[in-house]
Amino acid sequence: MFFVWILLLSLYGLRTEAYQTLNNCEEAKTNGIYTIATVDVYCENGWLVIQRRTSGTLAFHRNWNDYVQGFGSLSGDHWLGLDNINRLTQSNDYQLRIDMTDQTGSSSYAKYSLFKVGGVATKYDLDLGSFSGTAGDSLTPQSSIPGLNWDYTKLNLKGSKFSTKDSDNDGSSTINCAKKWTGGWWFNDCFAANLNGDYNTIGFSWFSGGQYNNLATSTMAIRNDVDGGWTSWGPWGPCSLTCRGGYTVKSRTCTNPKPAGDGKNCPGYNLVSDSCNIKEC
Ligand SMILES: [Ca+2]
Repeated sequence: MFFVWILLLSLYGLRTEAYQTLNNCEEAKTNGIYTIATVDVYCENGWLVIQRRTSGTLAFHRNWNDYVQGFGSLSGDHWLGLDNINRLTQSNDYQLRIDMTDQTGSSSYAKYSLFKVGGVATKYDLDLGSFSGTAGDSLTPQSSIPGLNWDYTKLNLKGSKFSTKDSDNDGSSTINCAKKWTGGWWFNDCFAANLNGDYNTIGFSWFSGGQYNNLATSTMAIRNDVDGGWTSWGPWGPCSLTCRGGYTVKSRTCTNPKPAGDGKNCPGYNLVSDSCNIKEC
């Protein structure tokens, strides 16, 4: 009987903590840890956090296996892991939002309308959609960057493979970017923005305003592409989401007869619906 109790106590101790399972972070009523697509993640204000740095305490200059598996604490500073990020972003369409503060205390953000990470066979290569935000597009620069004397096409990280100090898959034939810039990242030759290098170095910086700005904090978070691309349609009403005939159909309604910005014009009246995205459901 004694041994049975010992066995039961041991099993209880080995039980891993189970979190509430959600379809996405938008379903989370409070910020915290949830399970999505079998991955334990931290949900914050409807977004799924894949990287967070608030101090230099957690080391980011790590080897390949650490970056594949993830490290740190989900509720604190962490890297979610390439296998997890791959599983999530292959299961659904996600957009990426990066929030950062530099060492002068200035805050900015960068959003990409699509964020998808490949599998181990393609070295977790990166696909990114179009940029919006206040930080400047330093992940996929579309033209030369003022103040940076380097071919911008060699700094575009779209399509780049992931590299670490012990796995050089970057776009430079002369150096190991991860080793030189002290962290695992999707390097080309090498970068205009890197969020995983050593604290207090260019390895943890975002190029804008003519210089590499060393960062103090960063958060990379992803969100289902349910409302992808809608923000630029400001004058239009909110999307509705219905499932008909095996397809999810989003439609929008114009509530302003003369929308500003790049919203579509309403043809002479103030209510019109328009299918804007269709995908299987
Ligand atoms: Ca190299």
